[in-house]
This record gives sequence, C-alpha cells and structure tokens, in this order.
Amino acid sequence: MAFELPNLPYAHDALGPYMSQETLEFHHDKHHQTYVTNLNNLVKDTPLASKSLEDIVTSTYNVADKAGVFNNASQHWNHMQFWEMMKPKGGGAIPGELEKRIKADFGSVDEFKAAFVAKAAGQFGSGWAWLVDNGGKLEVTSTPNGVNPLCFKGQKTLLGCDVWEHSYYIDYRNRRPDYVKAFLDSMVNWENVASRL
Ligand code: MN3
Repeated sequence: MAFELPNLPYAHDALGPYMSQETLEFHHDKHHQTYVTNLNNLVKDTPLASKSLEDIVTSTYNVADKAGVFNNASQHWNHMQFWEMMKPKGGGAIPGELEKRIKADFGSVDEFKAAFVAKAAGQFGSGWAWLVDNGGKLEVTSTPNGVNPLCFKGQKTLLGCDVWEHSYYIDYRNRRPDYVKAFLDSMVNWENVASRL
C-alpha cells in the first residue's frame, strides 16, 4: 500500500502570524508531498514496500545504497509528527506531568526553551531540533537532514522542530532563532507533546 500525504490537522492559515499560509502551502503541499511521492517511487516493487514507515527508517539508516529511501522515509515521518505537534493558538501552559519532567531535567521551562533554541540555532545547515526522552531523561538534540530519534536506540520523540530553511525563510528570512522561539511560545501543541511521554 502506498504512503499518503496526511491532511494538515488545521487550516493552512491557522498558524498565522507565526507560520504563514504561504509557508504551509509550500511546506506541506509541496515539500512534504515530494517526500511521499519519492518514497513511493523508491520502494515500489521492492521488499521495503510492505514494511511500516518506522521499519523503513530504522532499517535504511546509514545504509549507503539506501540513502535515498532513508531521506524520503525519515522526512515523511518527521513531517507527520511536526504537523501534529503544532496547533492554532499553541504554546502556553505545559501539562503538569511534562512540565515536572522538564523542570527536573533542565531546571526550568525557560532553561529548557533556551537549550532548545540554542540546539536549533547551532544545527549547521538543514536538520531538526528535538526534545527526546532518552532512557528516562529528557534531552534536547539536533540532527542533520532527515535523521530523527528513531535512528537512536532508547530515544523517544517528544517534540521536533524543522529547521530546514523551507520551514522559516518566507516568514523569518535568516532569523532561525526567532522562528524557533515563536514555535515554542505560540505554535507547539503541548498536549500532543505530553501524550508522547
Ligand atoms: Mn520540512
């Protein structure tokens, strides 16, 4: 069965002014669609066609002749999480249990946010910033290109922020840190993040 592009869980203009309709039209309708189309073409008539998306990602990571499949599969998975991790009028209060874990491992919510923004800003070139549960401890990480926490044993994905330029250049130009701050303060669906604990 072919992979499909899921609809956005909100209207294309619902994340404004923090993420514009134009950004979501390009990012979801074109960039994400391209990953899905490429993935379907690459796995067609191969043993990978019957595997789950997660299995394709983990079994092709760092496999030299599977780089194309990995890149498109991981980016399909990353973007499906990313759309769900945002909501209109997002940001705001963090559900209690998650907030407790954040305070325990980072000191405070503000310190967590500063660490997340620093990781996202420090990722050279295209990639993602993540909040993961790494064997019981919350950590912020960053990864290049399509690499995600599925690639690392023991890491559970709680939050991911796309820091490819296509995610912020229309709205923020080169100001990646401003985009990531707006993501945390005004776009994140913290209920979705907490449900991943
Ligand atoms: Mn993207």
